Amino acid sequence: MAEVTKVEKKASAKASKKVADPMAASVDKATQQMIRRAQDLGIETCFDRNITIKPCNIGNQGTCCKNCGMGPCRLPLPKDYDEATDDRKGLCGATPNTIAARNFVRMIAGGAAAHSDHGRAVAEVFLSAARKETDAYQIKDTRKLLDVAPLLGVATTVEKDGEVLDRDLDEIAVEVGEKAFNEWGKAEGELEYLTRAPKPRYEIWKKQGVLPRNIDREIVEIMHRTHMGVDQDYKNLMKQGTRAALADGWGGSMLATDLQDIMFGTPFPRVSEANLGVLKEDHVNIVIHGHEPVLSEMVVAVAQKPEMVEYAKQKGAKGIQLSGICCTANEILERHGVPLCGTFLQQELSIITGAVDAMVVDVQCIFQNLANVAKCFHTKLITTHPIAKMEQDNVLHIEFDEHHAIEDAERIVKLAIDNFENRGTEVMIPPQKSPIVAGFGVESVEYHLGGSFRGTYYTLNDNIINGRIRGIAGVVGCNNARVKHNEGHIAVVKELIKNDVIVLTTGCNAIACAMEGLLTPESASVFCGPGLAEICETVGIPPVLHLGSCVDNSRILLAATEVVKAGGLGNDISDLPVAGSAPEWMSEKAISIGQYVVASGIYTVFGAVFPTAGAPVFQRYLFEEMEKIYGGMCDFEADPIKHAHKMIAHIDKKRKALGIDKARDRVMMDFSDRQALEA
Ligand code: CUV
Ligand code: SF4
Repeated sequence: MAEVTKVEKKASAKASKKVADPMAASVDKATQQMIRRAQDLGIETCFDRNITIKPCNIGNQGTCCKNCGMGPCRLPLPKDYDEATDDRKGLCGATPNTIAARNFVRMIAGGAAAHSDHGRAVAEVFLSAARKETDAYQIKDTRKLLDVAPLLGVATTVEKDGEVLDRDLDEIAVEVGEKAFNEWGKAEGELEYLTRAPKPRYEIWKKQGVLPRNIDREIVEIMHRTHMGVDQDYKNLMKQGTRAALADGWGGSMLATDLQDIMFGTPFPRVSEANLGVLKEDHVNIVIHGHEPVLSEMVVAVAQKPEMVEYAKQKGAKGIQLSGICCTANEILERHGVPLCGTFLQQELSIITGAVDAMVVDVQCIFQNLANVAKCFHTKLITTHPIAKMEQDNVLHIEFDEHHAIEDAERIVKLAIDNFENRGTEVMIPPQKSPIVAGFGVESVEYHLGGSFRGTYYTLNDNIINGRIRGIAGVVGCNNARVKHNEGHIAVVKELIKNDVIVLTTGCNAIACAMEGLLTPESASVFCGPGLAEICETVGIPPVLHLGSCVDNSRILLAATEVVKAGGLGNDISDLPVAGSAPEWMSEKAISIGQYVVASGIYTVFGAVFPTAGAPVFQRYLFEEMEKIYGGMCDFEADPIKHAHKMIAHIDKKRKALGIDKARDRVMMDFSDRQALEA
């Protein structure tokens, strides 16, 4: 009782100071504890700022235009909105549809640029590794190199005197690097990877005129077309939005994934842990945050060196504990089993533990407020990328370069070790951490769910056809401080697996699922419907498969393509009982992902907010008419249970169209018979 009063007192004190209610801010205990600790220490976090700064009600409807100096022109949806009489316009005459569409495709441009520029940076390092200009990076996975080469039009054999010989691997690698790099700016043709999609899908893109020519061009063209006074037809604007999004999903992101796999190894399932509890009080804690694994791979390699561990011991630590936040975390988890420290919204909180000796960041999703939080502790905050610096003067910038990658990583790790002794006495690491199995991919799904000798997705398809697995969902994307941390992520995924839908996850959804314990084979019997539980138990996999980072959403596209190829479920991705979801999205990257997934034929539901509410006609184009063109469309549903059921309804619609709806009824009937017998 006394405890309750204390908490209540604290809560009322906090209300007067306008800070977040930790219980309302997150479903996660470790997160709640750290929010409370931050407030006790008088350190502000994003959760408090969610209370003090409110989003602009016109901007979040998508109908504020500031594309020229005569604006901003603000066109909120009137209370008595009537489509027939709506005559809102900007100074130039731009309609709400034009403004919302311009803003939307600019979000796609931002997202596609972020993913693709990441891919380009990887391609650059790949090329110097292939040319042996760096000793830090090597071509590790030669099998994947040989798989990827023909997809980029690189020959893997040569003919000599009428004999077919294997080509030199180094030669292949250099040519793969050059060909890949060319995808960003080639003068003619179209992206090489587009033909990896099922043939009917490619034909739809061709007919629509949305085959990307090269990656950069489609992004630049968006900036041109959304400039004041250019493209003023929302349908035509979306055409370009789609083209750039495809250049992301089937271009920049897919290249990033492939080249990373070749250089750093194709992921396979491995055991690890997730949540703030992975930090260790008696270890040097280095948290890696951001997106490009080019740097983090080196930090992982260096932190494992015996001389570094020895150095840490000399400084009084028991060892070095690496962990990650956001997608960099997913990258080093899927390849090295490095634990996940937390989601996007836990970045400030990790420092609040007082146990982080260095946080190393590269690009994307990094809060500038990290610098202010780090200032309150001994934590060294280190930026590493020439394109991502911070203005605060307590931030160190150690520029990372592939030509002296090992030395850079050594400097960073040493700095963290040297900082260990500066720790305050006030360390508080929440105990929560969950065991996980992560690191699935197109290859390992085939291995686990493929036919024993066919080596394709045959068994997976078979179980979808016979109804044990109702369908497949890709649930991805960020956290959004405007909604309760992880609530939507976890509720959507649990509802799906309860209804026998197997979930493929990436990004911060994957981290949320990890924290909740959904990434273990054991969770199948607890959370799944009978059909999916049976499959997971037989094969020994979790019902939620962690496929990596956000650029690894390309793995979901390719997995869907493999399902089409294995047969029995239609001829195109849009025929499959498949749906997508981003329950707590916030980044422009999520909008780009959403659009390439939709254009690939997949129905995709967004949670949190959707940035087109001020332009109902344009929104209807995205939510309804898109399906007539691509067989996939966007939707919005904030309530996680309804959100999941919209996906399930779509999956059932596809099952019916394939004529496999009856099979599932039979499985469910068998199950209830069995249950009756057991009872
Ligand atoms: Ni790209 S999913 S916040 S880190 S983009 Fe960052 Fe992944 Fe969203 Fe999470
Ligand atoms: Fe206003 Fe048109 Fe300029 Fe946009 S482009 S700010 S709608 S005048």
